[in-house]
Amino acid sequence: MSHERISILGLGAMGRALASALLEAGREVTLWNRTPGKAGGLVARGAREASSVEDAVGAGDLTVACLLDDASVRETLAPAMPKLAGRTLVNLTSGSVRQARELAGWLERYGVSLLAGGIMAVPPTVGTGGAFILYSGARDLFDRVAPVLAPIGRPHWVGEDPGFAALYDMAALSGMYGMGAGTDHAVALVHAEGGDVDTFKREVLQPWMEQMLPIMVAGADVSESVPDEYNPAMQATGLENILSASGEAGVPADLAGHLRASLWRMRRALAAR
Ligand code: FVH
Repeated sequence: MSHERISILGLGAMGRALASALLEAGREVTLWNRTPGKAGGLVARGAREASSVEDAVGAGDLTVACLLDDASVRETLAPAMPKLAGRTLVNLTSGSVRQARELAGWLERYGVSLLAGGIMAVPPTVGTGGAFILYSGARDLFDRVAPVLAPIGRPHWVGEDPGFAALYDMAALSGMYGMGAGTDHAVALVHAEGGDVDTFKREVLQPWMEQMLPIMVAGADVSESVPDEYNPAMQATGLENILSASGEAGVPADLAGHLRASLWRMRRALAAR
């Protein structure tokens, strides 16, 4: 099976971006969305809007689901399961590891192959050089699907376990939100004390984050030890200073949760010595 005809279920911001990148690459695309009327511009570019989920599933060699959550995937697919039997579903809907494993089991009972996915892109970066998509499931299935979906982002297989795409997706998002919490807090602190936020972002925060990112990723660890050059007593004191500065500036304490998490880790490292 060529998998060249792709049906997309879900035309939210991400579903539309996926459809756009696939149309751009010359794929035959069929679209379905719970609320009609979101396919307009894509239909004008050659996509077909299906009249029902069954219609969409029947039109594609490959069905891609990009919906809100696991429950919406189940609800959407349920009436179309007989049509989906013997075909492939690529699920690019975010969810938990357990949900992905259970979805694979549910689909298997109907003879549907699942390639689970996690999108490492935001709608404007879909199809650009930095975008990549995590996939997990059978390796031979990935090998067949990867070239077909490559236009949305570099395909990256992370293992046979259908839960692994969700696992790495969730973990990577946690890293991103941690970074976001830190940058939001940094800006709040500068703003609260009368600093120029734009200048701070451009001249200090950006180069500092760029310098530290590879070190932070390389040093991320599950153990409670901290390398000698990053003395945990020194770091605990530094974190207490930032928390004090934040309190003095009147920055809401909830914005500093990431600092308390790091302080907890340094205190654990000290206690373990
Ligand atoms: N947008 C992003 O930046 C992130 C990047 C990483 C991956 N995520 C995940 O992608 C999934 C879809 O996200 P989205 O951005 O397209 O989300 P929305 O624009 O809110 O669209 C949601 C679509 O889901 C449909 N939907 C919701 N509930 C149901 C339901 N019960 N049955 C059928 N469809 C449902 C909704 O349809 P409608 O409201 O237009 O009728 C939209 O098509 C998501 O897992 C992200 O975590 C995006």
